[in-house]
Amino acid sequence: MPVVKRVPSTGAVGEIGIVHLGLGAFHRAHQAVYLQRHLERHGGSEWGVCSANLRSNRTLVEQLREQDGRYHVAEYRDREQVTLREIGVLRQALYVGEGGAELEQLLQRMAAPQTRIVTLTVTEKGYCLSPATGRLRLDDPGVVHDIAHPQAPRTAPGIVLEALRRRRAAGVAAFTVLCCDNMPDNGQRTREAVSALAAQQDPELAQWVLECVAFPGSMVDRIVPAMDAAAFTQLAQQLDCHDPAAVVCEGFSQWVIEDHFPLGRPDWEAEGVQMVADVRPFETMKLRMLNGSHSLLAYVGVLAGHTYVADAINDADLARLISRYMAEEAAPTLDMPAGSDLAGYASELKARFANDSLQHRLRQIAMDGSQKLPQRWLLGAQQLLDQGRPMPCTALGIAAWIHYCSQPQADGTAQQVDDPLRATFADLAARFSGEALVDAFLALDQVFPAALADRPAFRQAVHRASAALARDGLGNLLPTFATFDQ
Ligand code: CS2
Repeated sequence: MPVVKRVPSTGAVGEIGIVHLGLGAFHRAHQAVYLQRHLERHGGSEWGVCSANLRSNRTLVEQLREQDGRYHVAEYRDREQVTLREIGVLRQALYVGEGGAELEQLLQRMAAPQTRIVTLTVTEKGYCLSPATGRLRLDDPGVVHDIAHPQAPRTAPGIVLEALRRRRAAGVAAFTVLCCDNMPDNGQRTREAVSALAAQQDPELAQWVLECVAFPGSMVDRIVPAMDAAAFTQLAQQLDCHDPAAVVCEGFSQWVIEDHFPLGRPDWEAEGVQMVADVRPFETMKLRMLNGSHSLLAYVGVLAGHTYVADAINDADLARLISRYMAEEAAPTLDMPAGSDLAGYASELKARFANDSLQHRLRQIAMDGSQKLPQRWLLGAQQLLDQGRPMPCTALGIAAWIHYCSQPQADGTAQQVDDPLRATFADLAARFSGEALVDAFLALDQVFPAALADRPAFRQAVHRASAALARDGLGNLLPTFATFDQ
């Protein structure tokens, strides 16, 4: 049984200064914990949070309301040491669904002068951008809806924009918009989503968004598996915690934020947040080293028959593949501030992946690959090719992803692919096979930028990996990555 340190919530939370969109497990175990520690340090806080779920998990919102916004976060450093924190900063929880009264409540809350920051964790697809180019997808049904009905928005960019429009009309200064999703240059991408949507509705509003709204970038990091029955049982048995809104996560947590908050912010640095002028090197490092390895483990690991991240990284062949990917295909593409230790970072990541107190499903990471691959693998692959370097691990990852998205599981049952392009994948799988199927995937321009998809060295590498996977099978292919020893 682990040693449990229990930290109750103390201190009074004042007005709501932050509105958050995306009340998922990650928000509850990351941003909310930093704000909770801020609250406890000061014995009170003017940074209460209103958090809204836009379309998923109404039950959680109702549960949190019953609990007056209080819930627990179990931070597992390892099997032996756990901190169980009570979180008390969540003052309001909303479920927006398809419009209705709570959308209006949310918009009013966002438009209120007390709201100084709006944060988002709505996942990559929530921004309605093309993953390959970062431009707003005007053919996205949510975007089409929001252009036609700006005052009853459905998408996250549409909700942010409508709240900003109300503030501008009322002469209230714009809140700061802080994106906390795993996208490259995530502040700029969010700015593109909101301003490009505004340009479709009202060019003057678009100009105002570009001139008057701050969209700082951020790098967020904490491994927070989705809660499932096994995780709730673990909490009950090990920690005597019976909270249906609880979250389990690792002990590690990192947040790097571009320091640009015109209406003020909590003194986050006291809680260990790195406030910097340029967040991009940190974000790129994390996306390619951590998330890139995660996706590689997910697609190759599922094919190898694993269920959880910790099992996959304990498979010696997979561990070697990940070491090689980080050292030879991710690190060489990074331009880090002096003194950064990428080899140390890589070892730390492998240790975090091996934390077997977390039941982190590979399939959770495999979700939404079409939205994740560009920033995790493809931007780096372009740089590798520019440097004349090979990319065998990335190519194997892409081959495994294509396999995962188009082929049945080993036992013949259908693969449960969870991705906005799922129907497209199924269509391609029905029409093509072998080399033609790989070509059809590489032609998906939402995922593969033309500049990469047209490069012969890239195409060859992916074709070679797919052919080897089909011919030799993963079991024979993986040991060939053993030449790298670290
Ligand atoms: C994971 C991330 O699900 C995924 O795609 O790679 O959620 C990852 O666990 C976090 O970014 C860690 O900070």
